[in-house]
Amino acid sequence: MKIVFRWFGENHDHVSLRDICQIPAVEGVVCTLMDIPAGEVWPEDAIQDLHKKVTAAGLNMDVIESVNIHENIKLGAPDRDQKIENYIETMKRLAKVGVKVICYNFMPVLDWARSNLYHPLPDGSETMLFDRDFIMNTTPEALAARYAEQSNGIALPGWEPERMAHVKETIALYDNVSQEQYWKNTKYFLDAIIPWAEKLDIKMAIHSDDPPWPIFGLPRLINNRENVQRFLDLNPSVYNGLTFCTGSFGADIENDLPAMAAEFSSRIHFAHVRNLKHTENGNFYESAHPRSYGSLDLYAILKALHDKGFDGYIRPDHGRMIWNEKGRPGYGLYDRALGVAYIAGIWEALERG
Ligand code: DNO
Repeated sequence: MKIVFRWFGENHDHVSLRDICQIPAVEGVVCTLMDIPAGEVWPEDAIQDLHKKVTAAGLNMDVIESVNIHENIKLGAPDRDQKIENYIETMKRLAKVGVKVICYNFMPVLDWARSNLYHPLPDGSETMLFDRDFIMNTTPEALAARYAEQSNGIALPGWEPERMAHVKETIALYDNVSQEQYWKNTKYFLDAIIPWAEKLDIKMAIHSDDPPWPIFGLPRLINNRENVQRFLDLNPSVYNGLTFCTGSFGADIENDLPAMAAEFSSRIHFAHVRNLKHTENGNFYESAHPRSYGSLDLYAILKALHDKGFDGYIRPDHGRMIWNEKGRPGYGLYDRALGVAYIAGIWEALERG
């Protein structure tokens, strides 16, 4: 198992590579090019430049999160082959600098959703909250406006203002895409890219849907055991794999995470590990890692991976804002560093028996 840490890049992150390389047990950063819109080929020089900076800091850049999928691929639009070609070209360029895993998602239109980005907890920390009634009764535009207001001008991946400007029209395009058609569009994409992933030795790791149930009437794919199995069967190559995100699968209390981690371990190439606390009405907030603070048993999940010989990548996922830190919701330095210490400590104990 290798621990990595998400980094949004010099102009997009208040956390520096120097901060990250001081966290014990972290071997690499999980990067992206924030400025490149979905569907465009990533410029070679920008990739090389990023790789140079990361390796100069003594870290690896084995994992990329995300190369985003253009909406027309998800919709199965007439120009999807062109967009897929661009995607493959980006994969080729990433392979040149030794990238081993690409995390991506296939959620229609939106990435993750929360109702509050900085919800205060009684200990004075701030965290992200999911208020089910609120999300189920709001509109994407209202939610985007709420994020813009709460996030102090920080562009949130998946909720970029350019994307939100057309969100209503984009969602309407899905009126004609049934859940079954969505599975077909997914398979079409996989069958085009997975042979390239094999050639380039890049493991593709789809992120689970967050939240793991439909919102705004949009299709859902990666939300429970049965659908994960269906997804993996669409293309049986080991290069067609998962990002096992405990926070998104764990939002549904029906999901048995240690069992899923064990069952799918050979196809899990990357894991996002964090805890959350279920409260009333299907609501939850993102909690501190240890068992007594959240509803998920991270020890049991890590043990399930460990016992199957997991040798992929793990990153701490969202953390709370603590010690007066101000930054990207979920992506402060301190609580995520505590997450690394927690994960690394559990793993060391598992290794030593
Ligand atoms: C949220 C993240 C997601 C993830 C994408 C992968 O914090 O885990 O935004 O990066 O879904 O494409």
